[in-house]
Amino acid sequence: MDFDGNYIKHERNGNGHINDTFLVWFQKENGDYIKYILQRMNHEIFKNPEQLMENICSVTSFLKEKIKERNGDIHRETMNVIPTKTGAPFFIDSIGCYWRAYEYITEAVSYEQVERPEDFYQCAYTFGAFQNQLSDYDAGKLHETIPDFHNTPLRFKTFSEAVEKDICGRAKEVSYEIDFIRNREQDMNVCLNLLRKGELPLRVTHNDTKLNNIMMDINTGKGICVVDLDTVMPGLSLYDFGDSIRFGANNAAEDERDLSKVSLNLSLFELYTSGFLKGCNKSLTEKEIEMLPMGAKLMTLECGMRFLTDYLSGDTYFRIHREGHNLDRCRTQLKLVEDMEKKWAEMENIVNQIQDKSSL
Ligand code: GN1
Ligand code: MG
Repeated sequence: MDFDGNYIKHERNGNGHINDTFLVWFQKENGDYIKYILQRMNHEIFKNPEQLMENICSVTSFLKEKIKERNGDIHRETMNVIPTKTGAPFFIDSIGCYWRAYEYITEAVSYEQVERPEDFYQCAYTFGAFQNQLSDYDAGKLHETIPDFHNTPLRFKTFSEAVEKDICGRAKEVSYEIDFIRNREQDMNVCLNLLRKGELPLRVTHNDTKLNNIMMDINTGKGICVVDLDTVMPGLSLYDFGDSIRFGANNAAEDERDLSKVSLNLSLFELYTSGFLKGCNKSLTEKEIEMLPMGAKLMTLECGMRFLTDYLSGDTYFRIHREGHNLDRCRTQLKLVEDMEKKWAEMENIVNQIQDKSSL
């Protein structure tokens, strides 16, 4: 990579389940230190890193133009790819691994859990604004980095096959979870059916809107930059809304073992809804807004199903740090779905009230 200065040290960074991320230090000739983000892309999962990097370069260049128009800081408000010495956006090492590097965003942090409610509002606003900024980006230019990423009915089919094959002999210990998912098969088609009927629009979405994919300015507390652009693809606004709720409005961590701690925090749900709609700046249709609670439930159910599929298939997709990690993750997601079902009327009320207020 075309890094400035001499290599000093590196350490692991972040908590992603897919790529390997490192923070690397270099020292410039004038003695100053400079940090970079270096990532080994998981090319088992992202089968076409060339196309993926083409997406990222194209989306970040597009965003840079918008940031310049509003006199923003292009080094902090979008990711910046550091090319290799020959000008390529990634590097292939001698054993065939794909690497890429980004500028390090200074004086910014990301969170694994909501520490102050205001942070969640900032996260919501930043993801909403991200989607809104990409509303005039030509979606036809985007490669589908993981085809059918949020095709929930297809994910259900893959899950059913994993139960059928049961290659690790684990299905018998998770019959409660298997039945829980099977009982909700009807839910899985709802959003895609609305898309097919033209009642929901296809947009350019992020598709992996975890709280930890937003960098927050440590001085102002504002959300400044959306990171992890690997899955920016055409999708539904409900996916972006829903995945944020799934991760950030849960009272417990994604892999909490004590399920009594897992529940939907309605005040965080409310805060996120208002921040997201504000960031989208009236670009969402009435139907999209009406379907927000369903987006939250669908993304949580889908993620729980993906964790269980991986557990049944021998933990080959999501990185695990302990025995049964994917099962623990699955259980929190299903518990959260159950809690959303109990709080459904309240979720709908919250969305309606915010919509009424914002249309005044
Ligand atoms: C993965 O890599 P990370 O942690 O940002 C996954 C998401 C899941 C998430 C669950 C490419 O995201 O879809 O929602 O784990 N990313 C991919 O925490 O599959
Ligand atoms: Mg991530």
